[in-house]
Amino acid sequence: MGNRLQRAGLLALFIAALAAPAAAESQTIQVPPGKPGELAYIPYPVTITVDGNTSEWAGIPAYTVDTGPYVSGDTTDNGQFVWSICADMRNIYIRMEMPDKKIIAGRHGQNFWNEDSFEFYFNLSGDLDAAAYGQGIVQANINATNIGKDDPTGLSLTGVRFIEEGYDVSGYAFKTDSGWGVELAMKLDNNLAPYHGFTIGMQFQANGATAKDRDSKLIWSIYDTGDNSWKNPKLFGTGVFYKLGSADIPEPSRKNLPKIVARKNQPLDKLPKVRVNQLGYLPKAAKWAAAVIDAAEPVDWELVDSNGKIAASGKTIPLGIDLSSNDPLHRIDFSAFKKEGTGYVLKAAGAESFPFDIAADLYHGLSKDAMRYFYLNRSGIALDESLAGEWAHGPWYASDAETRPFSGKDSFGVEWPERGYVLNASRGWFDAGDYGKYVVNGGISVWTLLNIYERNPSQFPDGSLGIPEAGNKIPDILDEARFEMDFMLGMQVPEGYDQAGMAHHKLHEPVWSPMPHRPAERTDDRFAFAPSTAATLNLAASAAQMARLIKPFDDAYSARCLAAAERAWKAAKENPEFKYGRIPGNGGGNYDDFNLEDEYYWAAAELFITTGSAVYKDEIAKALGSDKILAAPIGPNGPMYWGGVSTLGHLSLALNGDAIGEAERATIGSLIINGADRYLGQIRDEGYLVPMFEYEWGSSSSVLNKMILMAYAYDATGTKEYLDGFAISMDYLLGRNALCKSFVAGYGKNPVHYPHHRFWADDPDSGYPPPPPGALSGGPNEKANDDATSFMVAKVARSKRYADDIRSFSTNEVAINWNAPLAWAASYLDEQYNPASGIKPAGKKTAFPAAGAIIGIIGALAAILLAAAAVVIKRKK
Ligand code: 9MR
Repeated sequence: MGNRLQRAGLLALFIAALAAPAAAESQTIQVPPGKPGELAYIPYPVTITVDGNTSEWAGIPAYTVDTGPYVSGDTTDNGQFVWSICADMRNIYIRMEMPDKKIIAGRHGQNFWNEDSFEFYFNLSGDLDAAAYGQGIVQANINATNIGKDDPTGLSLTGVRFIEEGYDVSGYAFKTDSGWGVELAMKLDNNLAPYHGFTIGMQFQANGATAKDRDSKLIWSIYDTGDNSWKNPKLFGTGVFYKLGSADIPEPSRKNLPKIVARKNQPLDKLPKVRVNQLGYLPKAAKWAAAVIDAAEPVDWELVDSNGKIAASGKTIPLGIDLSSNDPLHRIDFSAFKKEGTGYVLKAAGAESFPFDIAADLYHGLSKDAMRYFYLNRSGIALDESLAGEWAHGPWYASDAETRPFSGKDSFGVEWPERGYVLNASRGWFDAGDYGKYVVNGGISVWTLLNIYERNPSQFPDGSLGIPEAGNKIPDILDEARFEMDFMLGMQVPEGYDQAGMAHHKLHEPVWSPMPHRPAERTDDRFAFAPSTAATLNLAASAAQMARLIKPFDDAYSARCLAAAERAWKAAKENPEFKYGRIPGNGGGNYDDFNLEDEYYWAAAELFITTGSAVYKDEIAKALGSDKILAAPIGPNGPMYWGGVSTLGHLSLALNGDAIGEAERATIGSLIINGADRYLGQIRDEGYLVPMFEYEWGSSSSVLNKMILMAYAYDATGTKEYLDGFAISMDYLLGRNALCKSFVAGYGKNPVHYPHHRFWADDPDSGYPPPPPGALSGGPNEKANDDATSFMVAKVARSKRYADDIRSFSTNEVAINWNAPLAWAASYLDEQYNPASGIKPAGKKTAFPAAGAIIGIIGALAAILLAAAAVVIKRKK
């Protein structure tokens, strides 16, 4: 069907339409013309209030239909009708009106549909050739008895065939000067989101009763000449979603329809009220659950084993209403129970938890899967089926090996000069749900993996991960980090050119690619955007860190990294003012950072540890006198994130404490302990026992980065509360939370399943696999701002502003800088609690003095937690 469209001709028509004055004042709507009776474009997103007043429809094309199997012959009396269509991200909106001298409403003959009525039909099934009704193919008849009804959800629909659940129709029927009309919204199934080019089947029909019941039938689609759409969806016309403002006109496609699948996640009210870590608990770790129980007094809890026997019991700790979730909460401490087993269930007040295990090796698999995330996001190389399984694919964006720096005008109108070189920016990991690669975010991600190794070199040794380099005698974790390092090195401006030694900020396509989407292996439509000081310092820091760690295995690579790091440092010192990010304004994220004091400090710290040079030592001493650097470990985004990296410097220096002076060691030591104490306090005060009051973009990673700080505090002091705090925080990520959700794909009974990822769209028939186990969702974002979640900001408690929905880039994306601390945390728990892991105790201990450093620990964590009820009430305003 697509071929019968002459693309060039259509484009000409469209340009003519663009030149015409806008019909609407309120909304500027330019929609391609389509083809009468065959094809119509569905503009989106359009704001429509369904209220029976159709004034907002001005400007949206209206199509007149005056043909059909039975016509009345009088255009002013059931002889024609007009219809219009548009959509937002959740609904399709329909308007239909018909001149009618005598509206006939009431039961006629055998059936309601014999009176005046409108009908609409949609085929959203993915199979536009379907010749019979099935899932996702719907029809409705709205009859004139609805005129004047004041409840839009109480429409009386006749002849409905809504096989799919969830296709709610609401709206109004109303009288007009010449007849009557309807304004309707049909809610889309949760699996469906409009995208530019999304193609569906559709049909519109108006029935007029004049002399006899239903003696006129006007039908839009020219394929239905005999009034058979009600039994044969193949007779529908075609609708193609058109994203307003797009310059291209999408061809209708019969291939790219998403399949309607039964969703794998369940609504919150159907999930257990007793919330546990769905992966399970470690025998020797602290064990806390949370339960949604509306009772002021403690209630009994029971831990039941897989034989149905009560294994432990006690009283809950009531908290009142948790401020972040609005849930009435109780806490359950069953830390004293340490017996390994499977299928335990916690019960309280008639509610129960998902079954869970108690076992020492729970985190062994997760630590490997969290690392596998990186292999599965490698760019530019083919992912082999033997290693990647269903996530295998060709060498996507192998053409990054010859990346042109962007030149010409960006979307802000800024002109960028030709730079005269190409970059080998191949390799590197795709950043997140997009296919961009960003030096700034590469920095913290590489640091985090390298830090696992630097803290404990027995983590992820050679041969431990399923990567192509396994067996090359280099620890696998270094191989994986090196894959990103190669990309970062490739982003450095070569000698002899303007800004030599600086690093280009990022590399991506100039417009956002569709979702879902499998990229090409080669493209000439991807650019490196301008060099920035932030990217340059990220390169300096990570390359210096890599240089010292890889040295025993690959001297030449180490030297190459160090040279690049020193060049970058020098270039960043000479070019402190290039604070870019928002270029070209489309196609990728920004990672724009305008405060670089912390990046200078971090780079100086890594360079100093690697080289011992006095220049860097002076920088460190200076930085440790700055309030901003000192405040870093207690920031709202967690102690570190891509735009705040002081703590990366602190932690690297803590691991290499012998290199710095006593005073610096003490400063860094107390920063770490202070931060960790603060996070223990947050666990105490936040109902669901998580070190977090502010739920920022990527909140899961804030929790993990806070855990890393607690681990350093534990390493330094041996104070068990820090280790307890670490394990308790992990429980939040794996299900003990306001959403009863495990934010780690494949782990737990209700794990994230629809992350915002262009490849992991879970439509295997179309070549899109489900998310791989071990991929971490960003998690609740109190400033949720995408089509699936923005409504929540006004309506939903902040720790619940999240949707396991592929559209939700602001709450449900995955990212390298989030999975890296997941690998850190899972491997740390494996090291601490799993004697069979093969991981040796960490060789390097934090070098700052433990004595006197424990500021603010006021007793065992259990006691702190018991005092929580009072604190939670205090926080309530
Ligand atoms: O992680 C980033 C978060 O801190 C920012 O608030 C957000 C908006 O700028 O961007 C996040 O990073 C995204 C990046 O810009 C593009 N790739 C996906 C990243 C994760 O959402």
